[in-house]
Amino acid sequence: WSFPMEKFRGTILHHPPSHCFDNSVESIKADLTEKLFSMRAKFPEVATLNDYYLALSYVVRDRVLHRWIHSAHTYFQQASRTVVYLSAEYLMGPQLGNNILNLGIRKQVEQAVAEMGLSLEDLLEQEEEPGLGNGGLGRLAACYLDSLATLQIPAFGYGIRYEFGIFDQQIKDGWQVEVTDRWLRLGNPWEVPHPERRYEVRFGGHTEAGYDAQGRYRVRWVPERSVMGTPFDTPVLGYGVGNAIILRLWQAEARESFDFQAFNLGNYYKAVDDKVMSENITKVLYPNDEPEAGRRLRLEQQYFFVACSLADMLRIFFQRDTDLDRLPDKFVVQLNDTHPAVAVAEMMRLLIDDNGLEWDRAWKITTGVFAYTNHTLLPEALETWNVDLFGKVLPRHLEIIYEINHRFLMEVNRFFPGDAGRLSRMSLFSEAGEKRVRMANLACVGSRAINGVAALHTDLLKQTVLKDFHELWPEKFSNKTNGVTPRRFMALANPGLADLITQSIGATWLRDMDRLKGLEPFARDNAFRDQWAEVKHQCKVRLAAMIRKKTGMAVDPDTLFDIQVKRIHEYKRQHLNVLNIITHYRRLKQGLDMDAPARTFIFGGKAAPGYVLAKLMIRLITGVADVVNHDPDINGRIKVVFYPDFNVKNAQHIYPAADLSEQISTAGKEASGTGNMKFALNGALTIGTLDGANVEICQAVGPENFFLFGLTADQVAATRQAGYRPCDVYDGNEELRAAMGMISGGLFSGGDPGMFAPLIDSLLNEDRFMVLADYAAYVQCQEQVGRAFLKPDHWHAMSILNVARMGMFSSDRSIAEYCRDIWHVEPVPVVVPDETCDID
Ligand code: T68
Repeated sequence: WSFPMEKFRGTILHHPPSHCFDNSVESIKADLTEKLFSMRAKFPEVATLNDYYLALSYVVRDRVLHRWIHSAHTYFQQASRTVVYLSAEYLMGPQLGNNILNLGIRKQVEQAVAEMGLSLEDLLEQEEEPGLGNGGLGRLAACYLDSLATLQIPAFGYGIRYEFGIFDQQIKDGWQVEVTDRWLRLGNPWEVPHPERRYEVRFGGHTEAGYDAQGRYRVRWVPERSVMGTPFDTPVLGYGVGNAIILRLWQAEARESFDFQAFNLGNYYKAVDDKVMSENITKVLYPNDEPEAGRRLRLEQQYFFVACSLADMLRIFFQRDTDLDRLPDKFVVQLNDTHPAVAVAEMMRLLIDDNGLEWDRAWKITTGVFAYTNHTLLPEALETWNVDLFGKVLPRHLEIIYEINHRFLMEVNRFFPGDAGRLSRMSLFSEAGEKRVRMANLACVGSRAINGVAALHTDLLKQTVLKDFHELWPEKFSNKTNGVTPRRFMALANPGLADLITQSIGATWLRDMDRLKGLEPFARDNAFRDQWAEVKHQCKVRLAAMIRKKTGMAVDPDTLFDIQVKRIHEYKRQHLNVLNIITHYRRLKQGLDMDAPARTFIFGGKAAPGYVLAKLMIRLITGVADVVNHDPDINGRIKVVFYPDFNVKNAQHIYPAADLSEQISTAGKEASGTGNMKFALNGALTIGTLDGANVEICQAVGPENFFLFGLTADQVAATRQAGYRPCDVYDGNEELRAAMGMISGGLFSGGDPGMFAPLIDSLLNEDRFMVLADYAAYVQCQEQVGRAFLKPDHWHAMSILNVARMGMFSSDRSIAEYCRDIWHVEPVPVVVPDETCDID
């Protein structure tokens, strides 16, 4: 049965219920008690803190859904052009606090729970975040949903509802230990399942070609098995507007809970087997940087969520239209990296096999719909699939990709006749060694727009990994520098700073970050600087308390908080940071540098479970911490902390407390970075290389307010070209030799000289990421930081100027650019009856 839409076309549907939510304190209290009964079946005397967290979440969810219903209704009535964001990862962070903020009911909720003897902070602390992503790419997707809703753009985020997200990290004896992330254990109040709206997704088997009744050539895919995809919807609110959008995550389920035939034959276990196999597809998030193993499931995950999402998009399209040629007018589909790139082939299959279109017409529609964002320059991170594996999982798609490739290479040959090298570089298949499908090439060929995520990254894309594509289609390329949402990462994470800013320049900056410019004159205002310093100090006190709670360590909030939090990776160079700490330590032991300010070095971040060197880097950090923190000679002048389990929730405590932000990747390797933006927006100064968005941050805040060091991307390439020999750098620098000697001598490994040998060897023999080449410049730059910190007035003035000039790094600016240059979508304001969207 489907809704008899034709009856209603052109007429106005019934309005959704305009139940009027009373957001008074009394009303919120009454609703909370009611939810405790109706959703938790508990009375106050026996309710746990988690029951109260859930009850409050349901109170808030009602109000959130109210906005979503009106938004959906508005978008439907206006048949609005819609953005579809396809991403295998979303790192949404905790939802309760953000929804309270965006509803503008913080004060009432705070008071309501206080009058019931609870603290909002404790309730917020209960929430387990959905860690459905690895790092920057997943968090970017979440920031973009926030901005899409705030900018009133009709949009869907589609992804995967992993049962186990990114592992929880524990530190045991200094090593990372991975623990299963059971985020759904206590229930997820934010999602609404829609089992009535599931889709079948097919896998494997073979294809059969033939002619249909009209004599047209047709291919039929005879799959071997299929699973069902059920959507779970989480609404995402805009800030200061009535609009909400939906994050729709797919969960895999067996077609039938039991294979009845097997069951009847008495083979109970075979029957259950199929169910388990099907549900495996969305069981677990793959960590990035993992070697090639067990990856068949990863390909199945990608196709699974793409197939469900495109089927859902077509269902929505057909509600209002019948002519598929108009699909590109109604939808634009953004591919967040290549993880959903199989969508290009799936779209062709849907149009040709399922809807009977001819190839050329289908191709025009397909290439009118997709756009592709690249997030990496590291060649080893570009996704490829073994052709045999691909053909086994998706035989029909492999055929389609062959056909796309055939036609594409003919086009290349017309533009660049006889250029065999170019043809082989641009082919959708690499033939060197085992034959593989190149997903980045598929994404480029199938998309009408291609973008990088920072100015330098986009330039390097054009010059290196996507050079040939840029030469063929320069008009497809543009830059869209990343941004972050000021709602979560300023207003929610740092209310003290947000209030101070609002008192000074008014409240509009949270929706219009260019207004932060208004803070500039305050950098010279002594009284304001004192208030600024006091806010920062309070944040440091709070982080110190968190560190105490998580690690048992006492750190002094009056020291310089020098923080590097991000995934652990050689290119991000946490070991460069460590080498400086060791050098500083050694100098202090020698009675040098005694005038340097006391520092607390804080690290956080997960290493991929199979990435041996990254895990060793964590062990090095904790090893150095062990020695330095307990050395009586040092007497607290240096402390080193590894903050376990870095995630969005912890990040909200960490960014606001930083004096110094470490952004020290090898130039040309970090596509953009977004942590760099979150730190600077919270008043940290940056020590960084000219890499990713650091380049633009440095330019925006002014080089005099930024600690810049190290080789540029060009110099890195030239140094490598000239035959870089890390051992020469080593031989020529006494302090570097001493620092590395302390590591290899076993000082930080309880006397075991072998433990860090792989790390030391890789630095001395290859040093792919030029750690040694940048060491001296980094140490020197850190001395400069130390001196600057001793002049607090100037330091805080620089901090204020950083925030004042960071407006362009709002994700609202990024999304506005995507809307204008790539998506060509317009805002659709949503009016929610009986509700005012006052922001407190
Ligand atoms: C990051 N990429 C970039 N990838 O490294 C970072 N990879 O510079 C950039 O700021 C950010 O994207 C947003 O553009 C990632 O985070 C992954 O997480 C990833 C996941 C799976 C497979 C490969």
